[in-house]
Amino acid sequence: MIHIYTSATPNGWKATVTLEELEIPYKVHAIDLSEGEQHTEEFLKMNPNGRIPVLHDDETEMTVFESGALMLYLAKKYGKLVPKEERGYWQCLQWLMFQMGGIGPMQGQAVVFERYFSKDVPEAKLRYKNETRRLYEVLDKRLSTVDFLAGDYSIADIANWCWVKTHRWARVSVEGLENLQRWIGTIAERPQVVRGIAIPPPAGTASKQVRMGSAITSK
Ligand SMILES: N[C@@H](CCC(=O)N[C@@H](CS)C(=O)NCC(=O)O)C(=O)O
Repeated sequence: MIHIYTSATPNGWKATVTLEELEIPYKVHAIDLSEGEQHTEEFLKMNPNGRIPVLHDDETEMTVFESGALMLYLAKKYGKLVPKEERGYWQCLQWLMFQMGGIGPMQGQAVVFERYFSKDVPEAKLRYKNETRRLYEVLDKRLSTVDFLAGDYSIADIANWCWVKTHRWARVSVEGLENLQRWIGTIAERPQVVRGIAIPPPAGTASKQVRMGSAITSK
């Protein structure tokens, strides 16, 4: 059985959308970040960085953290969502890393300074929002020549999409980025994606027992 420790956030959805796309059985362990469940001794044994998502595979006895690595683990294990030929494979990795090292950190900081930081720091807001928008423009340009980032739909699309789709929360516009908008809409319509972003329900909506407890069985 694959176990996924996650929350209703962009990095968490990357894991659950991938699992839904693969159509495999898995168990969800919902981690309540506002309650600090990512800092418990038990959780830190799985991910010393204290962040979701984390995967544990009973079959291989492997635990994997960092959402990009986790997606790649699943794609490799099940032989789907990552191109098999060399060029496509590296394009997929390239756009996955683009999200991991670019969109994720920049948009994440944009959200922090827009919504959570105790002080108003206009320069920081501007810096992270402009950088996020610039990265969106890079995606838009790529998507003017291809339907999906690595040619066929892959984990690279899932990773970037889970962040870009929350652009309003970061107050970053996608205006004028028609290719990006088309891609956002196409992926949003996939039933697997619709299911994946509904897991787990946002913290506070599930009963404490379910959130802390051993699992919600999704499939
Ligand atoms: N690079 C990590 C980032 C993971 C991450 O930042 N997760 C956030 C949720 S999206 C988290 O666990 N936050 C909890 C905290 O900041 O304490 C990954 O891609 O897995």
